[in-house]
Amino acid sequence: MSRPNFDFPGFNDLEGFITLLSDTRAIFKEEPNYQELPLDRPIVFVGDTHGDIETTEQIFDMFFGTHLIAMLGDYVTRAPVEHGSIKNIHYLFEVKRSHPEDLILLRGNHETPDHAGIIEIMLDLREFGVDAWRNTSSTLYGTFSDMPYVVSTENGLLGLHGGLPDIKSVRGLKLVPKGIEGFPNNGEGLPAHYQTALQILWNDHVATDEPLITLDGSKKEKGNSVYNYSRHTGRLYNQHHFNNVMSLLGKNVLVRGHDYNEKGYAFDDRLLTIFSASKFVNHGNLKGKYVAVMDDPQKELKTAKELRIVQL
Ligand SMILES: [Mn+2]
Repeated sequence: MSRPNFDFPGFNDLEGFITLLSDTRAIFKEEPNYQELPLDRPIVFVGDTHGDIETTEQIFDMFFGTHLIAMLGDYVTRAPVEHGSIKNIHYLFEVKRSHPEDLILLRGNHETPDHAGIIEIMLDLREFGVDAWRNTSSTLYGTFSDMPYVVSTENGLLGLHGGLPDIKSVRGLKLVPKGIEGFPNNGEGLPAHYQTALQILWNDHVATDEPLITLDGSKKEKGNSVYNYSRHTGRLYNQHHFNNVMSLLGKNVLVRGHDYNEKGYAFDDRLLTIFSASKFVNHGNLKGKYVAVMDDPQKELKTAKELRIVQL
């Protein structure tokens, strides 16, 4: 099967674009935030595409129709082509609307209104007209707020955008509600599930089993999970935190995107960072732009090395 063809129609059909957002939002709303994936066919995991519509099309040419396509967030900003952010979102939402069972679109930290990187898609939306863009952007934020956060497979894998949050039980992960648009004050003073959602989208790891220390004087912390001073949000964690949360969740392998500097394997090959956009190919311990394929979802997965890396 070849990929569905949805060329971006340009900026003359505002109503069509708004309808696409609302239709897609209705589908996201029905999906649980912690989603068990069906195991009836191979699954391809896709990292950040960041407005790289050409790479997105390449991925759908290669895998659509034969594989479940599970994308781990960050579809907008840093586009290598003009209007790449809106073209990428448009294509992915059209496929989601027409083939909801064949594509999973998780939320990334760029799919939030309070991230500075969102500006690029806002500039794209302005092309619909200055009067229209406020309405369009609030519809877009709403759609983003209902995107799911986590995918899980019974054979031992967990997929999400950023990292493992500080949680005490699986419940903490499963109870993240729909509709959190943004994270004012980094979620401080807000209910616990805001902090969980924020951390899923923003957290990173450091490939060490030593305790971590924040370098931010105002938030002195030392431990297995500490405030992320370099991103000014989310948390950094080490192997102890990773092992603890993974055993709490009963999972062996974590696949995530988010941090191109950590592309590749960590923590005894149980964590894999993937990045699919054409920028940043030279970063990390696994070079290139790539996806990770689970050829046999029925077979128990012990390490991320059992996933097949496909360079794009
Ligand atoms: Mn990210």
